[in-house]
Amino acid sequence: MGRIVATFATTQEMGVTNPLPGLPLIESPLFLTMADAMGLSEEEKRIGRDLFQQGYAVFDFPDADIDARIERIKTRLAPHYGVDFADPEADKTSGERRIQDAWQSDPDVQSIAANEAVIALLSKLYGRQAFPFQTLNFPVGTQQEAHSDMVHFSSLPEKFMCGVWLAMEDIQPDAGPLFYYPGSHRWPVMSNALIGRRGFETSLNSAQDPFAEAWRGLCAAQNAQPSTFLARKGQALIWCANLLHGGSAQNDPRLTRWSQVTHYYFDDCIYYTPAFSDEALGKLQMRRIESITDGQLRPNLYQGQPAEQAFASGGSARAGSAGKTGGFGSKARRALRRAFGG
Ligand SMILES: O=C(O)CCC(=O)C(=O)O
Ligand SMILES: [Fe+2]
Repeated sequence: MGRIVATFATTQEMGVTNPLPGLPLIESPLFLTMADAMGLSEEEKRIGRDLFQQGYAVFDFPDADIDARIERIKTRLAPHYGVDFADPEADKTSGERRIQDAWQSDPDVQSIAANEAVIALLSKLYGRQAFPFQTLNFPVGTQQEAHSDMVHFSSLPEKFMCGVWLAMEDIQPDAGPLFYYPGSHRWPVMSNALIGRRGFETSLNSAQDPFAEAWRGLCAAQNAQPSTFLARKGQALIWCANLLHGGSAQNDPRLTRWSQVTHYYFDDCIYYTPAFSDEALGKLQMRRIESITDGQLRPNLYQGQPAEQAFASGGSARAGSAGKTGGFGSKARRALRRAFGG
């Protein structure tokens, strides 16, 4: 692949005027006009354009040791799935289908998630410093219905989140390949407000459940056709925060479909779960986010200030409008109770 420059400069440092810093660069209507001045390599430009237009981009994972890492990961993780991978006839889909956050104990999973060239690329294309915060390792297809990750992981400002899906073997059509709807990153962003539901302090089997019907409706109305990613081992796909994607049916349960997904956030945002939030009421289920690069917390920030402080130093209406936000202190909660007699 072309060169991915491993440094990150803000648009300001690049001498590019960006009047919309609250949008990721590749999500901005101004991206194509800014791209030329951003000093991107041809490959970076191609990836940026694909993300802007289609909501996803395919690239070769920039790690000379990727094959060796993949083999070590398979050897170490295989015993945890409860499946006999050595038997070609065994049903590989019967056991546990995923391991979350293996990066905490597996140096190769960590190294893939914290790959410096990928972080530099994402930082450049989004206009804020990227960091990985979650890994998922799958030995088979997930067979998940189409969804956007934004109902789980969102940010304020929105869309400062993406996934990188890495093929850890050549993916067979009958192994339940990843699918996605090109261009769906521009469809309406799902929220409880949009589907007429209250979410704060509710519980769900899956955060995706209440939104599934709306996603199906959008796909049907647009007659949208999914594309599948029949990846070669070592190829990766970036999906934008709002791109609809899922796992195709795994027609042959004897096959494996080894893959790693790393989810990334970006600095200077509030990180929260929309499925359990009511944004209009300032009720956010904020997340406690740790960066995989250094294991350190990345606090919820709003324009450089801790989010709680940013909310609390507003006007006198603040207790009512933003008081009972997940992660708030008891003082704000008391203020809210006073304001509403709750
Ligand atoms: O690998 C797949 O089939 C989909 C995974 C996915 O949706 C995710 O990790 O967000
Ligand atoms: Fe997903």
